Amino acid sequence: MFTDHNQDPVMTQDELKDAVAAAAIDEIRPRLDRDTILGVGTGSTANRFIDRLATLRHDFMGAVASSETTAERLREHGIEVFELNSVGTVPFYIDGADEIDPQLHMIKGGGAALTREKIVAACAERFICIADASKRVTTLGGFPLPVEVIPMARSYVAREIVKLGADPVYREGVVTDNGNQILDCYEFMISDPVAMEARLNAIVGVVTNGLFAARGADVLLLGTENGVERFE
Ligand code: ABF
Repeated sequence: MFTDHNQDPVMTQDELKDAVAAAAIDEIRPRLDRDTILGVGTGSTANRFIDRLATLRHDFMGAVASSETTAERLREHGIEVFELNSVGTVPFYIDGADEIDPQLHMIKGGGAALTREKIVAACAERFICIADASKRVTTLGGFPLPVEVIPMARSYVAREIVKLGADPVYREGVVTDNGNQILDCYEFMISDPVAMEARLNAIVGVVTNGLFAARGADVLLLGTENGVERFE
């Protein structure tokens, strides 16, 4: 926290992330029991949630992770990590976002974990998005939309995405947990996220795109200067 010209203290982005991580714990705590397995996301906001979750590790069974990085962090905290195939559904999936709109549609995948994130989200009864205020937008697309592609299809998919009006850029040096590559799509103002998600999925060679619209968030906990605001 820092003070701006003797005005009220201004919360840093990290403090806002901490605040929403704490709010997510409050949101799920009443539903935890010894049989509960949670879905846990990836990124710096999700990491703060994981660190807080550690203090409750004896109150629930374990977690399904949306990335190898998250699985490792969970295990370091003594939280058991389960394979999704052995779990079925999870009551909650808690994760951050790169952008989120008023309908709770999101762009995700800045950390390249979008495919596993989308799979775990699909198996969740409730998706709780935790984000600082900078992530809230009116229209998705200011953040370059990540698209995970089968490596041999990368150039083909990029040409098809150009036809949709975006500017895809190969994220060099990044290999996803699934052995694939990422195209980041710039200049993509997305007026109909549900339709665009389906359209991108229909391109041969696309594994997943970072639009989480068909299955958006159920709850947004947004860290703002006025405290954590809850949207549903
Ligand atoms: C994950 O983490 C991703 O889908 C998204 O790209 C990112 C958000 O990162 P952070 O919480 O670090 O801002 O949720």
